[in-house]
Amino acid sequence: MGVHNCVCACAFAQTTMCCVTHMCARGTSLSSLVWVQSASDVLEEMYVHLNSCFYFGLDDSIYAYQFNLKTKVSMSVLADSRRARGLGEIRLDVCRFNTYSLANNHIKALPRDVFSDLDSLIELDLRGNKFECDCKAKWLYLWLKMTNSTVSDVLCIGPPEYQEKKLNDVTSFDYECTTTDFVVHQTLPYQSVSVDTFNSKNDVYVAIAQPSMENCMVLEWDHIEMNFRSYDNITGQSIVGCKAILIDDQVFVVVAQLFGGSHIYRYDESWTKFVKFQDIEVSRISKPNDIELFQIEDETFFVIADSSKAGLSTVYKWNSKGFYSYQSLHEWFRDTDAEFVDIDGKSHLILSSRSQVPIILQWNKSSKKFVPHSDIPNMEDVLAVKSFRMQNALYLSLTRFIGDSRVMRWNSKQFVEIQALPSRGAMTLQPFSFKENHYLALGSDYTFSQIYQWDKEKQFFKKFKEIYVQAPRSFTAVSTDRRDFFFASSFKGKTKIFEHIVVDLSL
Ligand SMILES: *[C@@H]1O[C@H](CO)[C@@H](O)[C@H](O)[C@H]1NC(C)=O
Ligand SMILES: *[C@@H]1O[C@H](CO)[C@@H](O)[C@H](O)[C@H]1NC(C)=O
Ligand SMILES: *[C@@H]1O[C@H](CO)[C@@H](O)[C@H](O)[C@H]1NC(C)=O
Ligand SMILES: [Ca+2]
Repeated sequence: MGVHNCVCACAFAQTTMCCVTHMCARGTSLSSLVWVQSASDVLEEMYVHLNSCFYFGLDDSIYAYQFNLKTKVSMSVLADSRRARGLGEIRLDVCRFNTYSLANNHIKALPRDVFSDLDSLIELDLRGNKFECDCKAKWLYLWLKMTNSTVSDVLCIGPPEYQEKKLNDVTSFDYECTTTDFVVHQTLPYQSVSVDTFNSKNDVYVAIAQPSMENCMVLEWDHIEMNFRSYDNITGQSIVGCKAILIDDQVFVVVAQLFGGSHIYRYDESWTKFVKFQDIEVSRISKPNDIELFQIEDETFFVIADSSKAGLSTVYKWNSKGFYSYQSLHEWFRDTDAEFVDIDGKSHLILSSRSQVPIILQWNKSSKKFVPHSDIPNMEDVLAVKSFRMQNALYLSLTRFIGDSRVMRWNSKQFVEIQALPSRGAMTLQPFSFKENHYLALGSDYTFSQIYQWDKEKQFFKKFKEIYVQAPRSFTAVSTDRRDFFFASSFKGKTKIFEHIVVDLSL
């Protein structure tokens, strides 16, 4: 190998070689600076000064490994600051230097893990450079903490809060270097209106109400294929809700229908399918709109919200043999949704209705019935109420079709509004959380549905991602195998399963 296309001055004296490149043609590779092989045998010190015009192309790397360099070898890269971006292509891992000087190069970033294989590194001089101390520098921060080499201080040029500080002093790397996203994992070729999830014997299941297919489809997470597959079908008539209930290792599914009454199915181990367990007394239920499950003092209840003019929302209770109707709630209000909420240790039901503002019923511990307690004033036309908790505070989300949906927080006396979310044909506003990430999904019949994320510092939900689902009716979070999913039912199109993923910004 000789020197090609490159005018460079190299001094070779005994065991020391000094090479100063200048006037090198653009595109010159450092490999063309590799001298006669035999010289390397005696080489103990090498200085490579890359000056002004040196330009690293994509394939360029320093082929110093071709020499079996001995100790006391140092390299300093004195690139012109305007060309320092070429440093991205340096592969120090193939070198055997033990002293590096990258001083005064106006370097703002280095390739990830560029020092990690340098076993022989004793000294590293990074002075005269100021680094972007963002997530892309996290590897350097970690490496500085563990290396035994002597490294000069690494100063930051940004982000603004770390300007002029040392990279070692950046404290935010632990929690700020990840973000999250939702990506489509699976598309189910049918329409649906509601999705419920349950765990049984370490397996994760999903029950999907499909009115047009007269079916309540039960899916199971397939640990091998890593997707949701059909497990059983519970057929019916105009099914609007499939709600799973687990009692003493038994799995029940309440199947709410618009016609032909509503029924409860139970998973039969010997038949390995769901079989009908009982009918629900439905003299009072004519248009079920929602089923909500809850427990009070170890007793299991569910409530069906009835949205017909003549219907009565009714609470059912488990009596160890079956479910029987326990209490009829208020009459003739065309309820759209029920939500069970524990407020300061007391059990409550919140009912939203077409004809009045949401009302709050409280459980009377002596009569063991719900009694009217209060309402949420000035909130007409609420289609659904959901409760959720973040950092020990209790919140409600109120869905409104047009106008603004609302987020409210319990202030120990009442619910107060903290945020209004513009709604365009919203049938659902669903809170859900995956670990420390709290979201609200706001459906839309006219445009994209919106996922909001809770901003801990600013204490409000900020827009996070738009997703497209045709006529969404419910959003349901499902977790399995350390993976988190988000089912979006669609009344007019395909049911979509999104996966919630964590994106590492330091890569
Ligand atoms: C640093 O030195 C200690 C003590 O000699 C050794 O145990 C450790 O493995 C060294 N760390 C690295 C990254 O070489
Ligand atoms: C359930 O029904 C769907 C079609 O409606 C079918 O593709 C699927 O195989 C059925 N699943 C089972 C477990 O029978
Ligand atoms: C709770 O029920 C008891 C017994 O029926 C009754 O005396 C009491 O007034 C009720 N409390 C409320 C707040 O309704
Ligand atoms: Ca509900």
